[in-house]
Amino acid sequence: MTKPKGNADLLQPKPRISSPDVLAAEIIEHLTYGIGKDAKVATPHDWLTATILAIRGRIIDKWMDSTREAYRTNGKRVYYLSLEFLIGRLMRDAVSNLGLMDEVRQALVSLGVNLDVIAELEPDAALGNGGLGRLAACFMESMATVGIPAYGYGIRYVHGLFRQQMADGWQVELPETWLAHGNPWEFERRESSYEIGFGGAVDTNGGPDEPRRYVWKPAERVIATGYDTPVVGWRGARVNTLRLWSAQPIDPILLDAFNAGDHIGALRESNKAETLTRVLYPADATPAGQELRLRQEYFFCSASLQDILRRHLQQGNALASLPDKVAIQLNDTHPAVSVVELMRLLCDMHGLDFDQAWDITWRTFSYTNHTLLPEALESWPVPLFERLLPRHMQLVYEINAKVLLDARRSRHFSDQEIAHISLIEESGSRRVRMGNLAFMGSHSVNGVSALHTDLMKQTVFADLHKLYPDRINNKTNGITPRRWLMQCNPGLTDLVTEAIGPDFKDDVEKLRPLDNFADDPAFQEKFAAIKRANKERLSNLVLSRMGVRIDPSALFDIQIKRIHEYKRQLLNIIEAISLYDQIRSHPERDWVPRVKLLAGKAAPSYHNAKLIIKLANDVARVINNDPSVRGLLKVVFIPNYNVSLAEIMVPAADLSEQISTAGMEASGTGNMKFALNGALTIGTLDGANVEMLEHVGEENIVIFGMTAEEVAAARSDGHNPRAIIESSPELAQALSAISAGVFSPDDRDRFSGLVDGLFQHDWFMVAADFDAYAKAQRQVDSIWTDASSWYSKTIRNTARMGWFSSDRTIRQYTADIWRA
Ligand code: B1H
Repeated sequence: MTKPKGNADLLQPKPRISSPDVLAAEIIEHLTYGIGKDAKVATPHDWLTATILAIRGRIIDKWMDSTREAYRTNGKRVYYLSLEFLIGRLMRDAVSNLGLMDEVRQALVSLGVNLDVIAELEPDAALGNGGLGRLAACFMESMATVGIPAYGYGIRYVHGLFRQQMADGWQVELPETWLAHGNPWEFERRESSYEIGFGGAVDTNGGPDEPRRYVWKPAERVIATGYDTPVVGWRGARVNTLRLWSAQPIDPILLDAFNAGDHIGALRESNKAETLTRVLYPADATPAGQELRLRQEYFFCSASLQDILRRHLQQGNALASLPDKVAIQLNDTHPAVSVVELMRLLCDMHGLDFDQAWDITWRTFSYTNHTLLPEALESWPVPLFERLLPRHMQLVYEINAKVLLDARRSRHFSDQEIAHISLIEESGSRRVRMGNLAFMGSHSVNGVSALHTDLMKQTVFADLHKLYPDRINNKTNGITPRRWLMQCNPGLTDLVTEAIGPDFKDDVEKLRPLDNFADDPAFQEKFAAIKRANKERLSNLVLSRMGVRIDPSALFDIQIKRIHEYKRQLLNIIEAISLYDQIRSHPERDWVPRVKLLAGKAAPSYHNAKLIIKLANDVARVINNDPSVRGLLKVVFIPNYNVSLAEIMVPAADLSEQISTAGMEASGTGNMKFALNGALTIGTLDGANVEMLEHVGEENIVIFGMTAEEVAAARSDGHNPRAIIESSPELAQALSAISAGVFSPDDRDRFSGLVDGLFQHDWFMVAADFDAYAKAQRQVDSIWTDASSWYSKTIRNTARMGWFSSDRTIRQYTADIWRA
């Protein structure tokens, strides 16, 4: 494009002033001229949109600065490829990071609008399932904060994660419609559009004396169009881009068909294209074995790689310098087909030979593994992969041949080890293993906690680790302290600032001096008052949303996360039943009043997870309505868990439940959010809990249960859950109450599947860990009874959790993996 030769002064926007007056005037401008509404008739949504547009203006200046600077310095850029970005609401985040909270609030007051009221109307962007997607969102914010020129690439799903409703205690899934009122944060980038192909065949060109060229002739094509959302770092230091791809048809309508009267058929292709990015898979840890899922993965990878290569070449860089200028991080295997797509682009579109292309490829990519669950390791049936991506299938075979030859030549590998390394699973039906592909195609493969990384080396990737012993490394997860402390818990943030000054806001590891206040009675009292206020806010939410009254002076015991058997919500619920029994049998004892709060979504096809939700609701109904409990125990399952609900529940927790079967939770990140906000953790030696123990100190966390090694041994030696249950009177009694239909009088057998599973195999060690868990809960009660001891521990948690900031994680990725 030629540069416009206008008046240079006019071509530069005037930097914006952010006083309340100017902001208020601008909000009115947007309302009137942007939205076309008179202030007198504007709806709260109109006010929200106008406010976001005014804030957005302040972001754009910095955004352009950041982009210009990246072009000017031509330094290395980081690309984070993820099928999920669980970003939640953005307004408070943006305003707070820009340091404009007071100004925006005042501006709105002068217009007669309450910031908190309109903030509640912003949809919670749930383009992710759980921890993996939320991690991507925390990383985006930290990369902008730490000053890394980074792009997030993903899919602009029209419908994010389903909305969860309860019907008679059962989960029902309803469509989520975050775009219903438009999305003022995003910019459509028509100029960043790419063609994506599927199916068809591969032609081979080139005569006997010329190199062979492969030409993929796809049978179908769609267009990927980018939508950009700015991501603001702390103090507006840097603004990065989250680019989400939306699928569009090449021909919006087949006019011939339409004119011939086939009105539906005329739109068939168009519908098919748009279907590609319509919904997020709600799978979480079980890959949807669906063609559409593979299409989604390839669609966003191809668009992202074309975009990355275009930018690289446009800057005048050579292809050979790609690994020096570009780092691409694969968020799990979901974008692993990128490895093959880059090979295709380099070989077929840019004429590199295979070996050159492979050298560039593996030096550019790095891969993060987030789970060892066998059912979550993605693989695609060879016939499906071949039909949808015929050229990629050829390249997969070629990559595999190269790696397996290396392994063979080294003579250190048995046939069985070679079979494990292969990209093609040969047992049963043949499948392409995406984990192995991501591993081979990357120079770095990382786990997300120390324990998980060790287990990766010992289990799923043992043979690949032997072949490439320097590749696996650990990067323990983190959370952004902006959203998960400063925004969600302003009371605590102010209290901490009053005690130790504001330095922790720029470096959360500087919370450490708060340790000195842990035993100070006056500080403990203030800390307790903040917690109390947060608990009152949650109690009001529970009352207004569910009509259930809970007492803010009780111990708030919270478990919020996806519902999964390995996360053991069942263990928590059985313990509630057992406590219920004991409160009734021993009314004379000094029971600590407790509210057990749970929330989380189950994958729609995950039968046992949905049954666990129903059990929680059935148990809650019985316990909450039994007068003999005298309010000493309440159980509440709050529907439709999402980021916004977490922002209210996390600061209100006294006790954080992190009770997964050891060896199964790769890291967890909710565990970090609670501890940072001054909750005590009850947890197993699993995932990042192990490192939390090291940081907060063993006297400030309650650890129980089997270790990962003990779990593995019990599974391989065969343990006897029936004997365990029979030797634990409390567990036996709780299970027989469930089996007898105490909680399901309308259907006594409702939970027999769950209970039988415990007797027969107890794969998740619920029975095996029950006594240890119950004992740990009584230890929690006894700490609670001594308020000063309780607060000294919880204050130390806040003081010592700074290391779990995602800023630290991102710095480690930058230093060790990206070298940006
Ligand atoms: C995590 C997933 C996941 N690990 C498949 N794996 C999915 C797998 O829709 N799918 O097909 C979706 C998600 N999610 C989580 O990642 C781990 O369980 C947590 O322990 C970890 O903290 C988080 C972030 O690393």
